[in-house]
Amino acid sequence: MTIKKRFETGILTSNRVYTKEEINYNMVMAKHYHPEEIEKKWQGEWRKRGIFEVDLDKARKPFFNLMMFPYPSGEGLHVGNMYAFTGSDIYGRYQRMQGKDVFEPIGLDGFGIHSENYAIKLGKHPAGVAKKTEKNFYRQLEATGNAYAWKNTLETYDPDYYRWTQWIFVQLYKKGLVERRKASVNWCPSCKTTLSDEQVIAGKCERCDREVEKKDLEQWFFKITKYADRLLSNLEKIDWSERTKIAQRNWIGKSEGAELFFSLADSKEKIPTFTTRPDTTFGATFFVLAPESEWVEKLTQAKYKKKVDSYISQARRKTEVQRLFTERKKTGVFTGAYVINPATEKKIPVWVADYVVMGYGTGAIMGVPAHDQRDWEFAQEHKLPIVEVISGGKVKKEAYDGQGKLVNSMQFNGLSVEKGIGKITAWLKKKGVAKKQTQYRLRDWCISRQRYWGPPIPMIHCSQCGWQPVPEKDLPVKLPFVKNYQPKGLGKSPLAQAKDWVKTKCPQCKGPAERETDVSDTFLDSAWYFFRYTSTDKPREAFNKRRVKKWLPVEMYIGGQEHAVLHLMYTRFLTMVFKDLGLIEIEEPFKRFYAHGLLIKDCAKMSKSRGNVVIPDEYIKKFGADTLRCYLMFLGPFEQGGDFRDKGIAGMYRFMNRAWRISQEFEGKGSPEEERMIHRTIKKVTEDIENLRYNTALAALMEYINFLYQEKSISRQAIETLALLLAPFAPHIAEEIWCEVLKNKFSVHQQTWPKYEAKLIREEKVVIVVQVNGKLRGQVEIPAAQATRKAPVEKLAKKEENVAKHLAKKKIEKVVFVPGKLINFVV
Ligand code: ANZ
Ligand code: ZN
Repeated sequence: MTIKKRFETGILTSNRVYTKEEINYNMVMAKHYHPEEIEKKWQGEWRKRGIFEVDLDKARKPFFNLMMFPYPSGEGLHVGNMYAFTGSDIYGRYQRMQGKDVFEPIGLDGFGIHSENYAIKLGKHPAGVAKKTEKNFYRQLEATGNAYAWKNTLETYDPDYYRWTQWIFVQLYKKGLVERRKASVNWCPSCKTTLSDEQVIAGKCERCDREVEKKDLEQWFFKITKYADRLLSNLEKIDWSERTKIAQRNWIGKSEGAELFFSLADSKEKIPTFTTRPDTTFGATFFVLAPESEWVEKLTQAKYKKKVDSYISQARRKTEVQRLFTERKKTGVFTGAYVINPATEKKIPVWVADYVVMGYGTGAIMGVPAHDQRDWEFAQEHKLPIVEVISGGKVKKEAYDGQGKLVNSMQFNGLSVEKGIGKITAWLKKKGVAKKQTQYRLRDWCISRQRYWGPPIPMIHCSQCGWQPVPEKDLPVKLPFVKNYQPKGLGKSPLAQAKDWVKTKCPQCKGPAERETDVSDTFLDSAWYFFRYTSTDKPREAFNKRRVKKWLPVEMYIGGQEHAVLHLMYTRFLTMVFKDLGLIEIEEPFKRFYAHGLLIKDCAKMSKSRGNVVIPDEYIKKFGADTLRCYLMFLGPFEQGGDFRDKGIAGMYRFMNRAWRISQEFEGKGSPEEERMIHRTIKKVTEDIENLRYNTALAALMEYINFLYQEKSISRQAIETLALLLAPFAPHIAEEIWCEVLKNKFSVHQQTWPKYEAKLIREEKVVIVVQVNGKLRGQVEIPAAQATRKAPVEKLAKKEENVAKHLAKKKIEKVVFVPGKLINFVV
């Protein structure tokens, strides 16, 4: 009878005599797997013995395993979050068993608009909601069985954390990297706050999906554009996926070209314009200003003023994304003014049009309708002339932006585009109307938010001394309690209501002064948290230089692809700034970034906003965390995500039960096939984890268990291997098997990952004799399964060196094949 049968019939047999205790134990446990008991027990034990804590100063093989900072709301963790955490945890657990000192911290990104909106929805104060969220969140995380370093947790709304967020602001301010300026900003009328460009997705607010508007406000900016070149060139040095690097590159958006100056027709003044195509200057038949350009007012002739003004007020209601949308009709109005084309020296009309935006280049363009599609559409719409200057297209029908020879360009006719760019730029430069220019799409980082739930920006305004940073000894600037914290939409933060708090002394002249009432962007909170993790026990510094040196860069950063642009850009920027400030020695924070896939439910990404979330608690209660973890990881490749279905979980629960039952039966001696299977499984699971192919690793474990069920007797080694290989995926059951069934020493998670022996994996091979015209010319070795088939043997035999020599330049007339023995080429 196979073991499977024995268990199914409830008969326990073994050559050994069981003790009464063992029989009782088997009667109770063997047939039934009790995750709720096992999991609670081991979670308590792990925490009590602190096996997942690391000595941050003394660790010998530091491995920082980081999961992207979670920002759960009070509803708590859903299985979509758990999906990502589990994948990260498996990797960390595996590295620990490889002998690394794995640091896997966790914390809560609880400040910011997301949490505040949730509090508004509940009609409660965000501080109270945060406390509740925190408790629930940590409870849920522990229940999922992740190997966190619980001593190093942090929450962004904790004054011990945000004092350093404010301190960072002050450091940047002192370094000249912070600027206050009036800017037209993205404004979400429903969240009643400004948004950074990154938070505007296709013209809509990332959080609430409302159309974003433009508004002029005084704001604080971090000058990230100063780092554009470094943010770009450093990408070459890091091992990230090409997809993420491309996203970063596109966001930085480097363009090389020239700044050209167009003089006004009736004065000496010159308007600069940025172009990537100076070779087309002879084809510039009109000139366009962005509606926000200061030149508009200067140039517009009295007669056209009314029309221009009304156009501008319309344009300002649109977002930049809407304006740059290529398919739109190209609207615009004439200003009545003219500028001189510096190449042709002819007068061309100046228009205002919203397809030119203020934030890029100089907010003015030369219109080359023959070779720029937007200009072409504009020219069609407003009956402006189209002059071809690059041959090869049909410019009457559409703009041509391909290669060709310069035409209608005087002495430059006949040059290629590339040569033309160089020659025309040099020529215009000589005339004093051009200079080479590199342009970036990246904008400065707007830090100000007119909201309540964030760190107050640590600045003080004095009517005598101007803006002053809060002295470092006075940090943190605590967020005051404001009962009516909801955004008012007047472009002012609710903090302005805390009158006593606003009133303060000027750090410079000690006269009366006022605090800044805006809070900082949540993206700032989450741009440096991983530094703090290394130093949560240090009250007097943001992060400790020696610790950072030991633990950073992060070895493995796992998170969502949706943060591949903004969050990663900000963390990289701050890391570079910290280096320049002499605070740390590295300038890239993450050695490896891995984007996991998304969990899908009912054909949509699982997320709170879609209302299709599944809370893990009920499943953990019913099936255990191990089952849920494995179920999630088995859904598909980790980088692709998967489709969550209730039904599938029961299948994984059966697998856990099977693993549990088979583990009780290790009394026998293993067969040679068992030994081969053990080593083959170790190899497969090891390689799969290294490549984060968790689903196929689990499949291999399932196969392994199926195999064991068919065996007459099972060795102890087979079950030990099972416990070890299962440990990263199903940490509780693995511990139970290791400690209680096998009676090994606690803990399975402190064991060394098993190694496979290559020679035991090798398949059996057969030697086949190779002849040419009946004479022995060599022999080949081929896996037994293939030895009886002619095609693979023939292919291999022809490659054999000596055989190849005898076959060279000869025609093979016949191939005689004796399966499993011989092959003879007749030539
Ligand atoms: C003349 C020209 C001729 C252009 C031609 C293109 C093709 P990238 O590559 O993205 O950097 N441009 C410049 N500033 C602009 C602004 N503020 N708003 C809208 N468009 C602007 O794009 C650079 C090109 O975008 C520039 O080169 C300019 O059009 C336009 F056959 O100048 B070009
Ligand atoms: Zn002062």
